[in-house]
Amino acid sequence: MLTHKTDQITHHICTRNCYDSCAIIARSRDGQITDLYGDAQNPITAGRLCSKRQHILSSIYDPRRILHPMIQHGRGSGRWSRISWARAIDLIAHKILEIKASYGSTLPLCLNKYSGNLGLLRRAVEGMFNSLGATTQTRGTPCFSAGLDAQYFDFGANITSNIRDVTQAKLILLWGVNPAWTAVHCMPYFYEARRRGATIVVLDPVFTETARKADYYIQLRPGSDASFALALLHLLEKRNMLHDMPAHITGGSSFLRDLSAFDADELLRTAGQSLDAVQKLAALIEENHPMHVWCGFGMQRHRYGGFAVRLIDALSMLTGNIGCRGGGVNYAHQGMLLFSDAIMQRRSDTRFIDINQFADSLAALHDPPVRFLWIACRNPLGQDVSLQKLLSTWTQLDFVVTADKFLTQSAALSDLFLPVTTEFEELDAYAGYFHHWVGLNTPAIPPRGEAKSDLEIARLLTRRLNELAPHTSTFPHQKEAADFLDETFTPLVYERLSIQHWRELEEGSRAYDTGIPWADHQFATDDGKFHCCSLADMGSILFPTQEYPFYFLTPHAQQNINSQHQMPETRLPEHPIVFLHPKAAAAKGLSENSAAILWNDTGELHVTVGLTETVPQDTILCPQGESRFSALNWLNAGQTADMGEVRTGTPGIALHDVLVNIRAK
Ligand SMILES: Nc1nc2c(c(=O)[nH]1)N[C@H]1C(S)=C(S)[C@@H](COP(=O)(O)OP(=O)(O)OC[C@H]3O[C@@H](n4cnc5c(=O)[nH]c(N)nc54)[C@H](O)[C@@H]3O)O[C@H]1N2
Ligand SMILES: Nc1nc2c(c(=O)[nH]1)N[C@H]1C(S)=C(S)[C@@H](COP(=O)(O)OP(=O)(O)OC[C@H]3O[C@@H](n4cnc5c(=O)[nH]c(N)nc54)[C@H](O)[C@@H]3O)O[C@H]1N2
Ligand code: SF4
Ligand SMILES: [Mo]
Repeated sequence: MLTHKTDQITHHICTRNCYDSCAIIARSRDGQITDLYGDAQNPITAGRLCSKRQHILSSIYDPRRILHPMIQHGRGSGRWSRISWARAIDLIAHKILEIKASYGSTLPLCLNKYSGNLGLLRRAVEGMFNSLGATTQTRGTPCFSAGLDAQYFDFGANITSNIRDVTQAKLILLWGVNPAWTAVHCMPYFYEARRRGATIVVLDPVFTETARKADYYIQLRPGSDASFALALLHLLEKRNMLHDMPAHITGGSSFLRDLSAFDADELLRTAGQSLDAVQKLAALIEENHPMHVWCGFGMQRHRYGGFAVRLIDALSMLTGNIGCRGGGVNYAHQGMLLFSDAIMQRRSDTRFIDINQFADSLAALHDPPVRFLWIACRNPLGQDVSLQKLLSTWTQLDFVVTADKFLTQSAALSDLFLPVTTEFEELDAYAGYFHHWVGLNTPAIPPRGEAKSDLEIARLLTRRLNELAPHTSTFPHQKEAADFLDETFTPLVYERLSIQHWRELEEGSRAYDTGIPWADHQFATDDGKFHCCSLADMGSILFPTQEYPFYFLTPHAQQNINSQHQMPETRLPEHPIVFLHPKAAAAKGLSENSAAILWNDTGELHVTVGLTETVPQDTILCPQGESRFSALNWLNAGQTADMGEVRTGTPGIALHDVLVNIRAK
């Protein structure tokens, strides 16, 4: 690549909520970023960024990006005017002090923050809130709670193997994950495994882009993973392929005993599978060792998703595929826990509410109610469930502040807008949740316009609050980003990364080694053994009743990260396009481009029909985030998943467990 002598090169890490956490290099000239590309030194990024690269670059300079604070005259009126930072911060500070005085408490102040940017210093927002006293804050995650608990119960910790080791696998099951879209940098490792003789199987209700690239595809009915896994285990047991190892497994013998009591035909019927499919997979497992499974977040966004993950763990353990190179069940790790979270100023009296049940939680809080809402790295009015309820609670709030880059649905219904910097305009660090690379963001360019990082906003507000009412906030506002990084990087992190100082990451990202998870079969559970789940009382799990004829699946889209990276509005369709199987559409009198209404007890959605043979006849598909205005979650009442509380404080959300019907408009 040609480099001009005045070009400046800086190293970055993509802080979006994405499996790949790419190492990015920015090229800038005269204070302007001219190019972004993947760092070739990082073996996972391997010199390439995903198809969102252009969006990442253009969103820095997107004319829709807001570069100065704004106030709205009448929430939702669209009558915004520009104000200075001093005025914006002053308004917020007065509002906080006024609420604190009238309630004698800081609990009416609420923070809703999640993963628009997962940078470690973004946690200054929690720190600033906690420094005020006991406040209300969301906790939990829509991403992966149920599966995290599932693996924690089985193994005692959340660990992933090095993705490089997958090239040693002979059989790869991609189970409810669509890496060809959501983790594109992992795909080359699967191709390499195949070159070395591995067989790749995808299990998904949708014939996804990943399925297209696989050797075998098994079309599961949504939510039927547990039934299918049990049918498979049942068959493997009959073939003497399951091995209890009492020295390393707790609950193995009762698991095997209870397993034999199931009716395999009934399990297969629920999963919508023929005996052939399960026999084929059983034979592949028998003939190919090691087997690597990647359980995706998609498959556990169901009411019994955690349980399904536990069955897959048991499948791998009982077939001898745990603890060997190329084997294992990858899901997600909690490497972030290696870092200090001192910046968050954690306290024991925070009033936590479930991020996945935000609308219900807000409505239920009375003593005292929430009056003030701060939104950062989050677009609840675009991405949350129970949107009707959220909108009605929202209107009762006194004051809403949104810190964002764009005027999202949530920002549009706020009183104040605070413009934030991108990861190319500030100092921060990040460690992802799937692979083991850690990276730094150093400013490639100065903040654009008047944008400020969430950390700078926390510092500014703290200073103003303390000017108005001394000792209101204990947030260490005198510290700079670099000081916070000094305390965030612990001696343990330095040791694992083999570096002396985080500044060494200015030269590029670094990885820590995890070895082969559970190679010694010493697990992190209380008795040191793998725990097989109990198979008692499974009726409702395996054979659920269905009130509406279609599952409405809204998995993650290729060109967006959730509600980020939107197409220009002029190119957005008027209504979301939902995809049905042609036979299902015909049975409803619908054809391609029909205007239709999707409905259930929770709501109605105007849609346009698309036809596809990639989905089962009882499934309607609409990748989420494709259209900023589609509000797919209008139909989602917020069914919780079966697990998640232990690792993330609240249960997971069964986002894909939405049942609907459809009619012509
Ligand atoms: N391009 C892109 N990448 C992303 C994101 C994005 O929005 N866009 N978002 C990021 C975030 S926040 C997350 S959480 C991850 C999520 O990434 P993934 O873990 O890949 O999750 P999803 O895309 O929601 O769903 C994956 C697959 O699960 C399937 N699925 C749904 N229900 C079931 C079921 O009952 N059983 C089985 N076996 N499969 C089922 C869906 O059809 C889908 O193909 O991706 C991250 N990466
Ligand atoms: N139907 C359906 N709904 C879903 C899902 C699904 O699969 N189907 N997936 C769920 C999942 S897994 C997730 S993770 C959520 C994601 O939903 P959200 O948590 O809302 O995440 P994003 O849409 O990625 O980003 C939210 C906002 O953060 C802003 N942002 C980016 N960087 C910064 C920053 O540095 N500071 C601040 N203050 N703001 C910033 C972005 O501009 C964006 O507007 O959606 C959930 N909703
Ligand atoms: S969105 Fe994901 S794949 Fe794309 S650059 Fe960022 S981390 Fe990499
Ligand atoms: Mo997510």
